[in-house]
Amino acid sequence: MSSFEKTPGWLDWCPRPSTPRFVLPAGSVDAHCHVFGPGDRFPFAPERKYTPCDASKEQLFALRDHLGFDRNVIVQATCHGADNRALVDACLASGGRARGVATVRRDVSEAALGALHDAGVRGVRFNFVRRLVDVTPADELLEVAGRVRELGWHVVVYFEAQDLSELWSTLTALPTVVVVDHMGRPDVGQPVDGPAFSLFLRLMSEHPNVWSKVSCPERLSLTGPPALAGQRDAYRDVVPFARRVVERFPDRVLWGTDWPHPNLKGHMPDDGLLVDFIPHIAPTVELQQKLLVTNPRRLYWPEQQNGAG
Ligand code: 0GY
Repeated sequence: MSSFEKTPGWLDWCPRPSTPRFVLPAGSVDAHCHVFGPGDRFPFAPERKYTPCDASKEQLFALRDHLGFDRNVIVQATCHGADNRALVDACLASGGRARGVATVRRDVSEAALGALHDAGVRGVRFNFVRRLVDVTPADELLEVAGRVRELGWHVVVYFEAQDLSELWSTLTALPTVVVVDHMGRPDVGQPVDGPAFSLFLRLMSEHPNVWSKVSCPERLSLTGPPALAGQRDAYRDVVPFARRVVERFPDRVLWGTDWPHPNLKGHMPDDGLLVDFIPHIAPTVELQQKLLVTNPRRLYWPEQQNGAG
């Protein structure tokens, strides 16, 4: 336990996840997960909006092995601000089995970007969720995106559905691949064919550089049963949304656990049961292979594309 005091009501990650019934294809990538601290070694950032429990690289790698993943993409969480040391430490310790998505500010040096690249970072994350970060001006984001493009990196964006129209011009000006976290957080109480989700689908159909993570049903679900107590048919209300994205854009989707699940309020899912959500949204072997293996490897390990390992 670190000496940081967790945000009141914080839910810790599930200590003993079950073994999924769905057997992941060989080489699967958990393309959205985080490390938190440990706080005593990698202190949380002063500007953070929440203080989590610790979630170390060793614990992440144990989960990877337990669930049957081969690799991780570790995404910088806002509680670490632009201090990427915990992320870099985890990537370096992974033996090439983890890539990173970092947070950088406009004043980042070329040398610092180069060091991140050498550690395995392949993207930057722009977070637009107001409860998590203070606003960064669009011109700073575009400047950073232009610089990381030179390294072959992409941009991961996190926003909520109600902000999409306002962000449209910034998102569509980004000169890289753009990966949207959690389908842009749709309101799954609205129809899948309704105006809000149609706008998100339009973003993807009009902009072939836009990808989506079809992750986080546990954050989006309003009524579906949770992945708890043996519930293998969880988060049913999210299925039509995620399945629509997977079936329309099979070559531009990624999936991740979101372990250790920051800021969940109602319940903490059993990660084993969360994996059992995958075949509901990617119902064929071909779609599963693209979602879990081909797509994340193309984006994060492109040098291994031609059978080089
Ligand atoms: C997520 C979701 C959340 C938090 C963060 O960086 C973060 O702090 O991403 C959230 O609270 O919705 O994707 O992990």
